[in-house]
Amino acid sequence: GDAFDPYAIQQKWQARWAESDPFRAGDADDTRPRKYVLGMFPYPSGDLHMGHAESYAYVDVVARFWRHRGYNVLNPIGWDSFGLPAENAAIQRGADPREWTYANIAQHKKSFREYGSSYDWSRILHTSDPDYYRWNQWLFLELYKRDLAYRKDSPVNWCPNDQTVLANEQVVDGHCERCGAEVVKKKLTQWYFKITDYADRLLDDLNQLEGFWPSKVIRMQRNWIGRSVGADIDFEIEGRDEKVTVFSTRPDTLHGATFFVVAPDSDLAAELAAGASAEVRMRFQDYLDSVGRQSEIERQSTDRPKTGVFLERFAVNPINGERLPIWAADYVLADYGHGAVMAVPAHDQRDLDFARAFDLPVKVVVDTTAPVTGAISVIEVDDDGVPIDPAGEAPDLTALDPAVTGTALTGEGRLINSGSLDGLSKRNAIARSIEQLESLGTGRAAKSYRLRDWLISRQRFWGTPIPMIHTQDGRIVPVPDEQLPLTLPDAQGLDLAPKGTSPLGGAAEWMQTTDPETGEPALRDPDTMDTFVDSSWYFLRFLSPGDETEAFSTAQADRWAPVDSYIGGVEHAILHLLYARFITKVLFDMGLIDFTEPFSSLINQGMVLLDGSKMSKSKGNLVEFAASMVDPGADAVRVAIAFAGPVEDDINWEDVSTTGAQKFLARAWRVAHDVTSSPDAVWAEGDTALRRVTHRVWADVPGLVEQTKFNVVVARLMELVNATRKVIDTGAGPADPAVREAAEATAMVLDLFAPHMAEEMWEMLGYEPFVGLVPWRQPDATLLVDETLTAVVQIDGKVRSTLTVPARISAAELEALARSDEKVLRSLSGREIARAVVRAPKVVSFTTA
Ligand code: ANZ
Repeated sequence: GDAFDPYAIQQKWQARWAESDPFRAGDADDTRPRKYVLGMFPYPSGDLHMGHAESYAYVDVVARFWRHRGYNVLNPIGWDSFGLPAENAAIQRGADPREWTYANIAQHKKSFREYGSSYDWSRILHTSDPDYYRWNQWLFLELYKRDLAYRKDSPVNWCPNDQTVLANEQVVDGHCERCGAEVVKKKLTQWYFKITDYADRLLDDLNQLEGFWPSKVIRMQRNWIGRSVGADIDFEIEGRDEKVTVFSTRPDTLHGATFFVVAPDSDLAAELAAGASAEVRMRFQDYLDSVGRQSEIERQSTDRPKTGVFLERFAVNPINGERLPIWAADYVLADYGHGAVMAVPAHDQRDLDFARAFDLPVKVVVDTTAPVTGAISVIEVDDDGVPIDPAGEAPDLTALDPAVTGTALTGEGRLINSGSLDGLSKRNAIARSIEQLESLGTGRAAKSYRLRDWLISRQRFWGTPIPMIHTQDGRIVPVPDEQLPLTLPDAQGLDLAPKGTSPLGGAAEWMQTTDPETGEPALRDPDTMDTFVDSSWYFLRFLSPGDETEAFSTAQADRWAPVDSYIGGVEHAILHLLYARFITKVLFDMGLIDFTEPFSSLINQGMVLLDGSKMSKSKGNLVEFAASMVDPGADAVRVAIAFAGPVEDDINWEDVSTTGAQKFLARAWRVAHDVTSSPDAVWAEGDTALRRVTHRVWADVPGLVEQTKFNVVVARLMELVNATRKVIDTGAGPADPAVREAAEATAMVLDLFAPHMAEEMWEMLGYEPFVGLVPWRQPDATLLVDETLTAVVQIDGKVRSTLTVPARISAAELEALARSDEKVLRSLSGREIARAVVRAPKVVSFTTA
């Protein structure tokens, strides 16, 4: 017809897609190269909102792009459907969490269909389905077999509102990530996954993600793991048989230790206090009580006055035999290092603050005025150019005395007052002191991590039951394999309200089981797993969904994984990504997959804001996804989002113009509508100026999409539509072959953002559906004036060659060039490339086997 009707177009193409499911991934016979594109799957807690609209619009751009580039694309969708949000919402509404969850999922599916997302709908998964969480239970038992799942009695983060434990990752500034309540500590016996065994690998492997993950995320992961390098030093304690070990990053300052501090809430503090006078015992107990009343935030804040209790006990400095008074003070944490420190007030600010508060001695052992430039010693000269003998005069440090200034000397310098370490730079002194400690047998090189083991027990109903059995005689044994899945009981009749113990404990019948060895009555574990277990491996389940014999197929993982493009919010920068990386490494160690990082590249979209603040239900400023599409239509929403700015920037929803997008789409549609030439028109006979614009689009768009400059692509399409309009109205007219060529290019590229409209235009231009599956055209070089730049090729981290390439080169083209480059082949000298990471147009990085 002659009238532009986006609603009719939308419905028409949604029906066609539903009918023929054109975006299923190709099967094993498909010979095209593969791409696995994945958006972080949603929680079904309520309707989708504009943050989802944004993220899934970008996912679809990437998936559609690779299809147009000739790839066999896997782009699945599922739901992270267990967890607190669903359970809390269900409690508030008095509904069954199961019914509530699946009703939301149905609504989400409808919205995604209306959005025109090109998913492979045959691979849907919900983590709350027994055929999914059965494999969480398998995973748990595999970790258990490998000593990577264990139970421990320890103080945990406890949300008094949700009445459940939280992982460290779920505590944000001392508050519950979900409900905002202040988190307290509580002692409980819980299941943990031993992620700390993988700390070094989780840290070191971040290097290979450099350039492919946002640097901010890499930095956050590094900080979270928080590796410190230094020494463990053993101190004798007077009146105690066993030595006590402390971790220090500055073993070079051992001569400057003037006291010793233990965490008040450590077992050691309790033991030492127990051996002291009645008065000290009482003071210690009071102190411990006051520490227990403090929140984690208070305790960690640095500007708080230092507090502590002298325990009337002494440690002995292993290097010089000096007696160090032992204090209990809350600036030392029980669960970092060994929960005890040697205090060096001259060179550590926290120790200095404490020493000044309690009048303890300060001894300088590093002269920070002494010049240090690596191994070369610098000769200082006076005003007359006469060299000053560095060994000649004792340094005058009075102006810098930390006891007076209150500022610890933490910088570079040379050791003083430290026996044989005197004169060494800080770095050399650290190395030398470790050697000394090792030869004395009283210390060794050591690392310490901020990362803690992953606490996975939750006292909630809506999660994966932990597949363990507690026997009458106190053993804890796995649920036998043939009894899996261990499914949740009916929620009916259970009290789901938070009360500190799992609601499953109230399911009397469900709790009863038998000891697999003796046949005696036994009890189930009433806790459920943290939902981050569910999402730690779901990307593998998409590869063989519904498989009843295994969690995922190794053969399919070899074909598809790791994920090539992972897209989602920066709110998952630590927790989800770290856990998925950890489980990936475990599965690698089990020999089930041949890669160690799950997500080869990561795109974090910015947030969608309203009134400049994050949209959220609690703020009441949520624009719902389904509602947003009603008026302008899905295509306009998607175009408007993509055009709003760079992917990683926040979008203020008030500044997003769906009306503008709709007008642009109408103009594009009108161009296709006006074309009068037939599909076999000879393009070369068309208007050259318009052809140049079209071919520049072909030339530039691939690079722009790979660099996630989606807004620029939309701008280029707008230019192209305007240029075409001009030729139709005031140039060669609608019959010019260049007009058809431009209209076809518009439809093909517009498919990334406005797939309904693109399909409609494609049909109007005389072609069969689906434009979503049509390979893009190659630009005609004679119509391009090309710019070039220099790309580098690295092999195992070293630059081995440089290439002069067109600025618009695609990753695939660049990789092919690099692989056939003579210098590269020479330095490989027959070694095989195990892994290639490409950042077009600038870097190719090969890793050899
Ligand atoms: C002596 C010393 C001298 C230290 C000096 C620092 C500077 P990061 O970098 O965070 O790993 N420490 C060790 N265990 C602690 C605990 N449980 N609670 C609080 N502080 C603890 O910090 C390592 C340093 O923090 C260690 O090195 C120790 O103080 C302290 F000039 O030892 B240091």
